[in-house]
Amino acid sequence: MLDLVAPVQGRVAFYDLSRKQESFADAVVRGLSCKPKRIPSHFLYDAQGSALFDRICDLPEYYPTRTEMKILADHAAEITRHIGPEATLIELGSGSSVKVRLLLDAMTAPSAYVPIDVSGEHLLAAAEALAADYPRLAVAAICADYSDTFPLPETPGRGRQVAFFPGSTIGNLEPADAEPFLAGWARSGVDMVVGVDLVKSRDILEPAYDDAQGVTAAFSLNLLARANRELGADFDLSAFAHRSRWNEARSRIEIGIQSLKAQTVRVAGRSVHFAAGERIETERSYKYPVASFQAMARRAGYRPEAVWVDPNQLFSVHYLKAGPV
Ligand code: AVI
Repeated sequence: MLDLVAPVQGRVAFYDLSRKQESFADAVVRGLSCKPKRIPSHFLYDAQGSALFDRICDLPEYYPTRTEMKILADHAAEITRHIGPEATLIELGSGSSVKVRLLLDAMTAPSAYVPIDVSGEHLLAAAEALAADYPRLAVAAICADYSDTFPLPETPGRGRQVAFFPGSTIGNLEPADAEPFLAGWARSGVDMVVGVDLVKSRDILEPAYDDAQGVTAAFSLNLLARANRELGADFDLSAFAHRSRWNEARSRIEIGIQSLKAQTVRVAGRSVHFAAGERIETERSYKYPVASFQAMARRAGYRPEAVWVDPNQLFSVHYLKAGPV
């Protein structure tokens, strides 16, 4: 269990575990000396990045958010029957805590909500807004990378503990990491409601990750802007471009930042050389057919109890049951 001396801000107990993560400076210095260059995707979500991601979710090309919301809204009664009364919802990568309201509104006497996110300010603001709207709910926010291992705070209520992992964020994990990640939650006896993007045609997938308004490009390039802000780097953002492509063989969208010319950049007191056309890999977004995701969940120790898919077969929401059959 987490130390309960965490500061309580208003109605929200706030646990800051962010110091335990690799710092942005260390990740950038290490990642830019790798071949290929690579920066872990969770560093995209500083305050600016989180705000840009919220805008991505509203883009016409980015179908996952509205499709998943519709699935959650249409099937809330059924999903929350699986969750049961007096449950604690633990949201992994909670962002603005918008989707969870669809479940909370349909749940019977939800006891507690535990949002987990890397972006501390955004997390606290979202948790406080939610606590104000749900006065009977205990809210304990954890600033951490949801894929790290840490104890959960003690929460009231006699119902199940259920992890809510929407948005197909599980697709941002390598499959080799996604399975042990699921296994960790299954072993803790925590059920899971997880949103998983489905495999579909390139014509739908590629625009979703390279929209006409350039919001996704701004989201990617914010990583370099963040390095300028926080690490005193001198990236010229006009000399780099957002790139994304669907890799059908690997069932993933590959996102990166490409150097438009040969150039040397100062980052955290070091010189980093970029060849013309060289990329920094920033994100991968895996897509899973229903059957292969369920097979992975079974290998991880979960029992896939139900799955809901929209009529256009764009997106899936799974209920995974932990514990013995
Ligand atoms: C957060 N995650 C599920 C998004 C995705 O679709 O992989 C991140 C994203 N990156 C660019 N657009 C969306």
